[in-house]
Amino acid sequence: MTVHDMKHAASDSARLEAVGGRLSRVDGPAKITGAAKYAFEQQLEGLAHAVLVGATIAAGKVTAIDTRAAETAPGVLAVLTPGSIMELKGASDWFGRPPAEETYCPLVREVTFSGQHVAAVVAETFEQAVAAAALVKVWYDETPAIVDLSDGSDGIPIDAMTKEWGDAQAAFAAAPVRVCAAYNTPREFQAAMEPHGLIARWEGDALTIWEPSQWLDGMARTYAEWFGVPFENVRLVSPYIGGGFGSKALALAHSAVAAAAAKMLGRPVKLVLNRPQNFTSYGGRAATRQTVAIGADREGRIQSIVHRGVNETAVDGMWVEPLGSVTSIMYATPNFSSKQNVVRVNTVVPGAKRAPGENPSAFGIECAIDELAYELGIDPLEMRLINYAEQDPEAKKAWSTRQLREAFAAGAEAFGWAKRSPAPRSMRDGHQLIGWGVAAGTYPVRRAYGEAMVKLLADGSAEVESSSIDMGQGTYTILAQTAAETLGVPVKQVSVKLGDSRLARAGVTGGSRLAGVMTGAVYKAAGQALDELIGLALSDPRSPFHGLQANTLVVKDGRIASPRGDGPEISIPELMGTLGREKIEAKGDTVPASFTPQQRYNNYTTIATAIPHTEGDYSRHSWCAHFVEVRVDEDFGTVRVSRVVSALDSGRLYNPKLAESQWKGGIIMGIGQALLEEGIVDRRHGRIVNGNLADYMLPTNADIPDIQTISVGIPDPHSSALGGKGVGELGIVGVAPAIANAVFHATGKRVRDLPITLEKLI
Ligand code: MCN
Ligand code: MOS
Repeated sequence: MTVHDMKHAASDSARLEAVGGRLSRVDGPAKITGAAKYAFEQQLEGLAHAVLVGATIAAGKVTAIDTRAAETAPGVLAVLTPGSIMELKGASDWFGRPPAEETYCPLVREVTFSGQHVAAVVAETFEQAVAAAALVKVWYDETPAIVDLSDGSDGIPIDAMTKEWGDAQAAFAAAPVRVCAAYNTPREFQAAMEPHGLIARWEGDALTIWEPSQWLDGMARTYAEWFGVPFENVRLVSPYIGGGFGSKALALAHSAVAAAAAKMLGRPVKLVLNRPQNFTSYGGRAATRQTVAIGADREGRIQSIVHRGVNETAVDGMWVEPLGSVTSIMYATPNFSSKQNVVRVNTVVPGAKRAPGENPSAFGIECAIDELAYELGIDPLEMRLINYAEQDPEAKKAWSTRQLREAFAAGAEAFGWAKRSPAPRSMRDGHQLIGWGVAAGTYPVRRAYGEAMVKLLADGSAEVESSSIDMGQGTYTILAQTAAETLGVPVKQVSVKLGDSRLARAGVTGGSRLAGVMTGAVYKAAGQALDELIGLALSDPRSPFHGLQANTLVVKDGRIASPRGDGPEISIPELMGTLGREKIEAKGDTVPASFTPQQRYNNYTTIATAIPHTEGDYSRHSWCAHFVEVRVDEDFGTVRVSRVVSALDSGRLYNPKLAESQWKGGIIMGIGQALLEEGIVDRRHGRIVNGNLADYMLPTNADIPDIQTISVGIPDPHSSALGGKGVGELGIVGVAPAIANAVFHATGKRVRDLPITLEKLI
């Protein structure tokens, strides 16, 4: 290597390691080699094992439980029932609202869904607990269940979801061109590879929980409230997570059972849900129904959108899947009306699954606009441009950034959209009907206040600490890049510690907010640490920079010099040694200085302090356009997605390699949603019959074509400290309608119920 080559190599690696570089995941080697320890892999002395017994009916009462055989089975330590489990206190919800009930029992006498926990067995070994759980006899008084949306009435109106401007009904009635159709999505599940569960250990009144978690601080609050111990007494540990997709943000009934069992027995207890229990112990995406009516003039300009949505929720819990979220912002319309109801059915409370709300919302509006395009004989891409919203039609505010026009252009170009033949059934390859479809997607930029600790150590290495998490999306890596760039040290010198609630506090990892929140906090904390280092270097009489008369210094590749390069140049360890410092640490946060301690606590343990995406002068969202090719077998109706080109605007990317991986993950999930995923409920007893990974269909590699993603984002200073917008949830939004639209183009059949299975096409 020549000196020139070496300089080049150094600047290449600096580019790779800086924010915006395509650095590979820093946690990759630990995961590949098995060194990464997941929650259930902790080896604890005296660990006991708990197994749950689930209700076999969907509605009714438990009239009796016979635990005698289980109690005398080998190795059994305890059989817990509603009558014998310790009493817990009610806990506040994720908004921080106080509980409705003073006490809480995670095992039920009144059953409201199949699989609900009615008893639990704790034994010396997992096998003994499984065997004994099978001996618990439960008698029920079964009552009729509402198994799904088709059983329900119109449901309960959720007035807070109503959005209206102009006179949508009248404008629709008067419009020369009208389309109106109903779109349905089934119950879906997050289906993360790593199951839910936990290990709970009490030491006095201090509780440690090893549990995969998207929200350590929020879950710690719940445990603290259940057991009436101070928040500081609860420690959550979750350094690695095998996927969450929205399902791992809350402490749930099974969590309470394990923690209570550990307390009652005075031993650490491990409880891991088996696969079917992973379909009933926490909520997947609610089934939804929508009608979308669009009225337009003959040039295709939308005059009115009337939207009605319904989602299922639980008998004893509320989940609203906001179906009007994309409908109200994607297109310019002078008249708009969206309303939403929920219908109570006998299910566990539905929950968040990647882009809750936006995902099914886009399925409705992005199919409906396609229908309007065919009605008018206008190209579906052109149709979207005709109705391009130049500002947020609902908030009536400027977009912070909206590179959606650029996304349409870049995606169309790369896909070859111009070569599309407009008529349905007009493109084929032998027996295969070929269809090309397009749809747009969006996700709001959710912002929140964050905190991070950055330490510079005497050996020149740096540590970043946060109780936030990495469930695969890349937090470890982007925070290492942010710290390395800000401090001026190589990435390999930076270690990032996440997933421990003893570290600097963090709010929920949900709504694609963590990257923006945490890069901002680390940037701030690292900046403070650097300022302190430079301040000492200039002011300490022992420092070689003392008396240099410079007002600042630069740190690059772990070496400190004056900006003009005229003074000395030394390494961070040399300087720290000279200064006699062990470390320099800075806890930086973006929390308003006016926050009281209670507000700070709420900031990390509730979502009440999240900053609205339409705060101030701007409306902030990420955007995307998906172009999809499908091949439909004319005889069998089988649909294959053969090509996807997506152009996405997530603002500035902290790490394009990881962002592309996130987008592709979302697109793959969208292909599954469009063609495969569907929770099937047995109408007799309300049981999920395909509650396992063999029968609940998910895409495999063989289902996934080459996916091309194109970044069209530009830095958005209104969305985050470093200019990025959300990535993790954006990719899935709009994929299912793009596929449905492509299937229509291929076959001339409009399938409005997901998934698009072959019987709907023949
Ligand atoms: N990123 C980037 N540039 C940006 C924003 C993000 O390069 N401007 C990249 C970073 O690698 C960052 C990642 O994208 O780590 C995700 O960032 P962000 O969109 O802020 O999302 P969060 O970090 O808040 O992650 C949560 C989000 C959600 S809400 C779900 S659901 C989801 C998702 O991420 N679940 C996932 N992606 C997942 N990926 C994996 N592997 N597993 C899950 O369970
Ligand atoms: Mo994501 S569904 O907001 O965790």
